[in-house]
Amino acid sequence: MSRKNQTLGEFIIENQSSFKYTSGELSRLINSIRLAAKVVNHEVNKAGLVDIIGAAGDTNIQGEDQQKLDVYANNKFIQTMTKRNIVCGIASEEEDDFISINSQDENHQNKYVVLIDPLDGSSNIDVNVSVGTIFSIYRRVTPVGTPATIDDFLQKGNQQVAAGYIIYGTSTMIVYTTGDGVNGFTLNPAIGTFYLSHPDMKFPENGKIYSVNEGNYIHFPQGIKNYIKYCQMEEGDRPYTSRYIGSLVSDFHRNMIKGGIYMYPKSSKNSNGKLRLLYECNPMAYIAEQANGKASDGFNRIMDIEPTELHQRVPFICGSKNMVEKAEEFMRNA
Ligand code: AHM
Ligand code: MG
Repeated sequence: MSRKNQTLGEFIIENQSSFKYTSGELSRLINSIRLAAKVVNHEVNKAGLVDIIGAAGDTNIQGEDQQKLDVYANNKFIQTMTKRNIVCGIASEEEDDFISINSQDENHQNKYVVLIDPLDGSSNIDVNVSVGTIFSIYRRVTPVGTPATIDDFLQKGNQQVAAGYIIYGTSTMIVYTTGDGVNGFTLNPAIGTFYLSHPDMKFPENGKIYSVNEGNYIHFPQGIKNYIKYCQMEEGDRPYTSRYIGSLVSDFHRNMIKGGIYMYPKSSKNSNGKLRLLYECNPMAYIAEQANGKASDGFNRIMDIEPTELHQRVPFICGSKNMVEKAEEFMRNA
């Protein structure tokens, strides 16, 4: 039973029993993500003080090297999950290869792997625009007690047991699903506690916002070009409004609340688009579907794509169901 003002900690405990594998391991894992989120949030909020406390590459007053925020976030999430010994493997957009945890320890019984984009949209940091963390959780497919392998990470999105994002915006939020709807928690920075502020989030079926980097228009496939023209046409509830932050988590979050579509199509420059299937598209697709939205590569459901490599890219169209289906129709007919 969720209720507004419940803390994230309370929510995790109360909902633990509704999760089909109730060992408490997943709850502990989400708790550790919550903890790392607070630490990263604290650092992200100091980004504007760079002239005062030093830029990346400088040494700070304690003699510590200042890290780039995406490197910092990457280290924090990995450290938090590794030290608590609650996952058997982590893959990060910032790392070339996956990390197998405790592979020397034959007694380790951890069942989950995490895939993470520690600080997505990090080019927005310098201009004080919202960024986010995206995470995706799977049960391992290899036997418990053995080192995690690539097979544990290359699973279809439809095998996810949880996914979520943290948005470091005008307020900081964690939004996540364990397959039973989507809930959003807002951080009260004064006391460092996340409260349930957005229970049972849903995409409106229709929306009036389209989000795409139109600077790339000339390189887009004909179906996307036609859909963009459709969005701009004076007819019915159109033209739609164009909103593109260039920070996936923020564009997605706004579209989920207001109704809209986000597109990062393939182009003549990037044959698979830009976004990563495992760190960005699958988790956002899972959240979208759990919130009555839809996610597609233009033709197929994102979560049904068979991954072949960790850093695989894929075209991504995601948001309000009817809008995504309309875009797919334009793709089919182009
Ligand atoms: P990143 O993982 O390097 O930060 O790239 C992902 C980001 C998304 O958040 C955003 O939607 C997109 O890249 C913006 O790309 P572009 O500047 O090409 O429009
Ligand atoms: Mg990213």
